[in-house]
Amino acid sequence: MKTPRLSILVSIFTLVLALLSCTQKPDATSILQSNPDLMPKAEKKYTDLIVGYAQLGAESEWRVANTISIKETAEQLGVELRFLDAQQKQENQIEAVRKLIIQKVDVIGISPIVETGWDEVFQEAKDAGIPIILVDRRADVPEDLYVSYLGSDFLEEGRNAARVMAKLVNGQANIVELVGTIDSAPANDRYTGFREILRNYPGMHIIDSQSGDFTLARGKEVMAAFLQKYGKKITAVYAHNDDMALGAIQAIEEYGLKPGKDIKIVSIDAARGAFEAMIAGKLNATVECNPLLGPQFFELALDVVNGKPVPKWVPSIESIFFPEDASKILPTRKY
Ligand code: GYE
Repeated sequence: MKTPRLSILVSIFTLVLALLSCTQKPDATSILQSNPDLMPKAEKKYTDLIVGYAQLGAESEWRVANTISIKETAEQLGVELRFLDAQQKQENQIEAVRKLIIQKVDVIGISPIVETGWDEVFQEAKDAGIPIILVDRRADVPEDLYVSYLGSDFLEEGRNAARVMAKLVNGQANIVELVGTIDSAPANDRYTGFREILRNYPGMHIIDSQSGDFTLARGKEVMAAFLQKYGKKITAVYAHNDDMALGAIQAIEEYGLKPGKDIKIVSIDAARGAFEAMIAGKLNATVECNPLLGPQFFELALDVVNGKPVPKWVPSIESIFFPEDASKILPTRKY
């Protein structure tokens, strides 16, 4: 008799358990398993990222160093990088962004060649859910069309160039200006920042200002034309980048004057070529603009993809260099 009773008890127990499991509410894990969209996403790592980069071209020593920094950092971190070079044309750069949208990259980095004309393509990226990070150059677009700007304070660079120039020339000069790419953020701000400070120096005059498009060749051509027009009246050159200053140095020498002595020269970037020119006594100062933005860019990209809050502007830290320190510093320069 004992055995059947035990078996009845066991059956009742099993039945109760079965009933219980039917009425039990589903737990969180089973809900999430049946709805993968609700599963908390695992944080992405660098090796999970596909990053698009729309570079503007290769016009200067600065730009070459900038590109190397982006490519090398991607390789070191194991990020899959889709790098496109617009070869100095805005239409190519817009096309590049569109290609990266079609490829469904996780995030797009871009150094906009000029400030304006980006609203439409940035909106397309936004509609596709792909965040835009501006690297090196700003774009004149509503703030919701990009997540962050990583780069320099170009206005301050322009102000610093003027402060340095004022000291060099004791507040008295006839300056010619070699402007960067027309409508680019660095050209616009370096132009404005320089003039802001010059207002305090009535003896300093900008007698002419033309674009040399940030290249050595154009800088040389424009400087040669200035010399033809104004000759020895020119006592100073303000170049928006080192490459144009190096071009101006060649033009001044070909004209028969001594760059750095007869004509004082201040430029921006602090690339190796500028240090060599300072050591040779042909350039009087260079204001630093840091192109090595790779590490900060990918850090930002990862944070953005993981939905972390990022600052709207991540400024780079920069300095000013003079001939007296040039030989000591040159070996430490990475660009
Ligand atoms: O100064 C110049 C380059 O956008 C900061 O572009 C950059 C500028 C840099 O061509 O050399």
